[in-house]
Amino acid sequence: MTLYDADRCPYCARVRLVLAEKGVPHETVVVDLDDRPAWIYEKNVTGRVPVLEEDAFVLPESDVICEYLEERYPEPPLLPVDAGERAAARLVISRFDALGKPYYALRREEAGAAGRVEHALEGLDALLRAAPFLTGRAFGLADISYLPWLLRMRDLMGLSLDRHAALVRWLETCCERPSVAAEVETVASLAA
Ligand SMILES: N[C@@H](CCC(=O)N[C@@H](CS)C(=O)NCC(=O)O)C(=O)O
Repeated sequence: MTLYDADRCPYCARVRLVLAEKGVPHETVVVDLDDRPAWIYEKNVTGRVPVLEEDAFVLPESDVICEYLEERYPEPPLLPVDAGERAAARLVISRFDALGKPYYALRREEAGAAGRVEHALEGLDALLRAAPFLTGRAFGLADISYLPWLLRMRDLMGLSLDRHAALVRWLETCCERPSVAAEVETVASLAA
């Protein structure tokens, strides 16, 4: 199994986290996002990473890859057993743009973006006041869907999350996991 990857890409980080959580052996091919090779378009029409490849099977799109890995390597599970709880976790994942859009607007320094990011963070904080993880009772795919952006906000963009106590607690708990600790190091290397 090969992951076409880029350290700075938070979508790739989702896949790195799932592969690490499940201990899936794989190779990594680093793609230079500033000078993308033409062959990446043969693997993904959008030319984007991440892409997962296994022999003739080629899969782009981080959310699809993560679900694929969950089905292909069910242990340890990253979605709840209960169908309702699984659906609730998928709903959180499907609403990622509520954070993603303002995050990229803030990166582009668009007017009003900081307030929209705050609003999205408040929404996540509310979820984390009701349950310990975005996936529900245990860490899983919904947490992984958001973590790469939260780490980059905290460690690269210098954004204070302190107004959101449940979110800060969740982030600290997640950072105790070896998979997330490794991503924290990757993010730190981007700042260097
Ligand atoms: N929807 C895609 C988004 C992937 C994406 O935007 N990747 C970025 C890097 S973070 C990329 O490859 N950008 C290259 C470009 O579009 O120029 C996913 O979830 O995998």
